Amino acid sequence: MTDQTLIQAYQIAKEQYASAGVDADAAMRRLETIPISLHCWQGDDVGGFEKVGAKLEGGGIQATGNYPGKARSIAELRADVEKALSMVPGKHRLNLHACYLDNGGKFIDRNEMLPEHFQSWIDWAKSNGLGMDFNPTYFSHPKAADGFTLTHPDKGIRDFWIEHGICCRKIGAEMGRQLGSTTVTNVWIPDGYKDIPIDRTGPRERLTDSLDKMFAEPIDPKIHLDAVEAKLFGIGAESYTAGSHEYYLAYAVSRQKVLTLDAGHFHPTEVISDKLSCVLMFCPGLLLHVSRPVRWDSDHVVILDDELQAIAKELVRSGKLDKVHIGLDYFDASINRVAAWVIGTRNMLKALLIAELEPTAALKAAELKMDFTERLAMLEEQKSLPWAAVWDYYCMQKGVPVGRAWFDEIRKYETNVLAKRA
Ligand code: RNT
Ligand code: ZN
Repeated sequence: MTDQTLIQAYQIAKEQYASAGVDADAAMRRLETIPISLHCWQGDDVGGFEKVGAKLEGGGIQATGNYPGKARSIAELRADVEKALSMVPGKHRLNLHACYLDNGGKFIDRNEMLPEHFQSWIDWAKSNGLGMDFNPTYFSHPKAADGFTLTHPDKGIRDFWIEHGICCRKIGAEMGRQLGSTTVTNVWIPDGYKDIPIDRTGPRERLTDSLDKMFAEPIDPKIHLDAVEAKLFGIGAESYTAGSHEYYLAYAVSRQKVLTLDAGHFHPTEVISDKLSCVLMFCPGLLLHVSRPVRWDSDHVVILDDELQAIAKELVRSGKLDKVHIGLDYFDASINRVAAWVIGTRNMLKALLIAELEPTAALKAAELKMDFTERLAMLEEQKSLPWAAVWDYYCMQKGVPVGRAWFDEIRKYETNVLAKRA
């Protein structure tokens, strides 16, 4: 399609939205202020670059598939992220795990990590105009091999992981300070029992003690925020997870921490879209791990499905986007990994655009006057308005491929770069 056609299509769409009471230009202006935090771990199947203990194990996070071309080094991963971001409109962020440190070839254990081991990432992020988010890595390590970290009955192991958490907060703060953009450091641990435990309280008491020790030192919230992420179960931890939803919701409210909601961490029919308004009311912030569970916490690539749209609408309707941090969390090793990033990130943005194009005030007014007929009628008509013409125009304006054109870029990258990685 020529630029001229795209502009014409947009002009028509704009008129249609105007007659529904929506300013499409304003919707795009709002969309451009919402960053998505791209998860580094899609690029190499959650491998990381520690070289020691690098095998993905513990906690039931599992990348499956054998698609060729996975990033084998920091340089390759950065090149892949740059490629992906060149096909995504807007300014975004990189979400890094601690096991992706740049250790210069010398093994640095988790409790010895320093900001200097991430300086090359910070420099790279700065030169690419990206903010950064961070995560301590509580898996793929000999001291996590039995599936317990911050709740471990052995105080020595707990202390090791507390130290790791403290290191990571300092690293996250340094990222936020140097990049001039708040870094959210998200704590997720795999700890749980395969079979029915006797003591459900003890691990949670130990977790509280560990977290309180980790978070003891205050950090300026302008540069750094702590987040905690719950989970329902993991492979090998089917019967009990210490850091469950109730646990972390209570912890985050009582300690005023950011709560992370991962779309895959609930019962199969339970959705997070209904939880956002509750969390935003009582927590200082909300971090999303947008994912797609298929029958279990499978971390499939995010598609433009009903739940993704429901999440985006909740975020926009809440009017609290300033307290929300949107991150992606999936890892599919069965398809082109760069394409996986592009598909998921573009879908997240499409969902947000659709939400920004909603006449929310009018819908709320109908609801408040109990006119549920009008609410339903308007919502259903809204679905057939031409949001895709607005999206294409937005991509064109931002200088990224329009429609399926990005896929040609992926094919070229696959032939010229990925296929050469033996
Ligand atoms: C695991 C959590 C966690 C991880 C990443 C890699 O179930 O979702 O967020 O996916 O830390
Ligand atoms: Zn997650």
